[in-house]
Amino acid sequence: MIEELIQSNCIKLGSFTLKSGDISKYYFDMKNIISYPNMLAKIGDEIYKKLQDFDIICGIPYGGLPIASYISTKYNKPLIFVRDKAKNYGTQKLIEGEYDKSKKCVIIDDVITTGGSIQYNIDVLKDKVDLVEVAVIFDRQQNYNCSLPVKSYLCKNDIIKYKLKKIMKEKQSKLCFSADLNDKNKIIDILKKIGDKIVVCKIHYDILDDNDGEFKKDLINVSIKHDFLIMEDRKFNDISYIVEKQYSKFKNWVDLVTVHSLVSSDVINCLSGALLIGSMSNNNHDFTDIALQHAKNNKNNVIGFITQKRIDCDDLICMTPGISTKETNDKDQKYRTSSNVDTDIIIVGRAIYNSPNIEETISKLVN
Ligand code: 5BU
Repeated sequence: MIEELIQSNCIKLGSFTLKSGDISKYYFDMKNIISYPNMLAKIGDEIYKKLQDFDIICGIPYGGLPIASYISTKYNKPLIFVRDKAKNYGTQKLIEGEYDKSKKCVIIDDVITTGGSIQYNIDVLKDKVDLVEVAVIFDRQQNYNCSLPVKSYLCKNDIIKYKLKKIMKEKQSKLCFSADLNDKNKIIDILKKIGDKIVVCKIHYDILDDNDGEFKKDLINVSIKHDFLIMEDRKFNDISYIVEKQYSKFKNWVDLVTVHSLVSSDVINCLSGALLIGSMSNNNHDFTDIALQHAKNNKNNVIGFITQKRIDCDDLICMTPGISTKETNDKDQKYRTSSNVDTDIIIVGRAIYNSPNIEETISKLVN
């Protein structure tokens, strides 16, 4: 279904300027689903299966109405909807359709972002019907506020997981390039050369000076052209109130982000495409057990682990840093060669960007 949603332009990848002025790598336009009735029906059936028992269904105009109408007619559940403003003529109704306080009601929308329009519907309906829950086709995972539980058919984390696996398969590559250079132009030049061979480019955005945001734009563009994901190795490690603010700088354009395991579940819960630190290449600390626990408790937020050894957990991906062409140490960095690693992706920085022959080094690393 994710591939179909991409093909039908409901999910777009590119460089999109948002209302806030920020740049987004993804644009979710679920309203386009009305042009694909078979897909709308499939998703409608899946959403219906997820719902608790209810009597009436409320579709939020415009995006939620087509899918709510489908569920309404197929499963014989009467439809209602709430107007933006009450009509100032005729019946002056704010709510269309029939309802009363005894009716168990679910609310349906296409996408949840801030939760604002859903909360407006909840506030209008809360004394008029028996509200049960909310369901949406797509959760953008932007830390919404909503006073009812929200179920989603898909979330951003699902798209990222799908994209990463697809790129790994298509490129037959397990290479993540760690672009820890101060020279932004050099990073983009290297990516133009090796972009087709890598699945992820990992950065530490805080070591770069990108006040004008030009590097961010260039990185997004090169990542679309050469089809790789962008990872911010931020290793979040604070309370969720702060991590939410820190993450807001990245959430629209970074696909993957690292997070320490010694945080609370609330922290993991505000991320998408999260990679939990299981073990580090520089010392003996091992957070594998707690990382595993977080992964199990936050399936909609986590993509996998950064770890020195494979961690088996459903379909999650394991990535390993501390890789070079020779087994050696550089201060606290302990290098192994890729042949000694049993995980899905190797993360390589200096061995690539300091190499006099990058292509040759890459073929040594991956063969
Ligand atoms: P290197 O140049 O290949 O040594 O770079 C390794 C990168 O991986 C660098 O960006 C580190 O911050 C990152 N890293 C690591 O080296 N070891 C770890 O355990 C973790 C991340 Br987690």
